[in-house]
Formats: sequence, C-alpha cells, structure tokens
Amino acid sequence: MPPARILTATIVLAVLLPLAPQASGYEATTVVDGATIQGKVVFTGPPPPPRKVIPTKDREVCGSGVREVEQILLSRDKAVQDAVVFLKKVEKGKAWPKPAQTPALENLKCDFVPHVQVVAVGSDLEIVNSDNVLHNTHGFLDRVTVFNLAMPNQGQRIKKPLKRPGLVRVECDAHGWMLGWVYVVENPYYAVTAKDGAFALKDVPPGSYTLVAWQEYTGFVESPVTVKGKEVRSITVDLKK
Ligand SMILES: [Cu+2]
Repeated sequence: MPPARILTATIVLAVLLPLAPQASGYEATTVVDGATIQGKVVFTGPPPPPRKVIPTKDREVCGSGVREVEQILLSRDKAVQDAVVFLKKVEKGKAWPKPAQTPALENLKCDFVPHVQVVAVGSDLEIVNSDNVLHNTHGFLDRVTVFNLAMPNQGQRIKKPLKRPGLVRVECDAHGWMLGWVYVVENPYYAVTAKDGAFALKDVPPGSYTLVAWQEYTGFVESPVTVKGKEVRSITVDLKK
C-alpha cells in the first residue's frame, strides 16, 4: 500500500473507532442445562450506628429535622436488603432482560431514589429532578466523573450512558448528605437483595465462578462457586467485616 493510502486508512480508523459501541465482552447464547445460584446475604457483625444528617439548606424541600440514615438495612434475622450480588467475568450465557423502561435515578426530597440499583453496561441512566430546588447530580467511578449535571428545574430529566462497568457513587454537589449507588454490570447474572436478603441467579451455564456481593457499609465479599448442569446451589454470604 502506498504511504498516502496507509495514512488515509489510519485516519478513517481513528475517526470510526470512537463511534463503535462499547463492547462489554459478554456474548448472549442459548444456555443448556442452566443452573441456579441462590441464597441469602446476611451481616452477623455489630450493626453500625446510623449516619446523622442535618439538612443545612433548602429545608422547605429537604426537611429541617435530623435524619438518621442507616448504613446497612438489616432485618431481625440479620438479612441484608439492597446488597448487590453478581457473577464476575462471565463470558457467555443467557440474554439480557429487556428493561421495561430506561433505568432512572430520581432526586426526591433531597435523597436519591432508588438508593441502590444495578444497570447494564452501555445502557442509559435517566437522572430526574423531582424537587423544586437545584440538585447537582455527580456520579463517580473510581473517583473519575461519569456524569455531572446541574439540574435547576423540577421535572427535569437527562439521560446519560453508562459506558464502563463498576461501582458508581452518586453525590449531589448542592446537598452534601445525598448519596446513592449504581452498580454497572457486564453480564445479566445479578440481583439486588430484597428485605429477606434473598437472591437467585438463574440459567447459569455449568462452570466455576466468583460470586460477588457488595453493600455500601461492608464493601465487597467474593465467594467461589462451581455449579453442574441443572444444579440448584444455595449459598449464604456473610458480609461481616
Ligand atoms: Cu441535591
């Protein structure tokens, strides 16, 4: 190839590459004899004291009293609500579920709703301001800004793509106490625990995996798990620090 041609080809590639969709590396396929990894997330350590929050501004919307924000949601039998559970580095498996609507993160009464959610890599997150005050919704992935949105208007909605996997910590630059979490997953084997701490990951191809559980107070806990075809495996994950 003459040098001019090579140069042209290089320029075309350089222009096209940033437009290519972000490959997650995950391949959806038909799962034969899929297994189920299910169980419960618990925390058997001493529960941490709630975080005390006193709104210092916009009190007519944010409230004026002291707020007690639990750092971990525990039932009487130590079950953990709102823990994120997922399988790490799965290359192929079941198809992604079709979301009924774009996942949303709402600024509501100076809190993030939901407090914790899981979103597929490459999908949009719609950030919503339901309050009649300015929120500045700021998401960080490993301290790097993923989105940073000044939202002065009630009813405002902005969609932002989540291009990279991992844990996104969401803060509000206008209200220092606001805190939310979005875990961006690379495969559809994930769950957020309900009040009873239960989770179930279905249609898992037979094989060996690392099951990861995350909760904002405890951080990450990894458990190795191997499943055979059609096996139903039950695991209790203790997040105790
Ligand atoms: Cu705010």
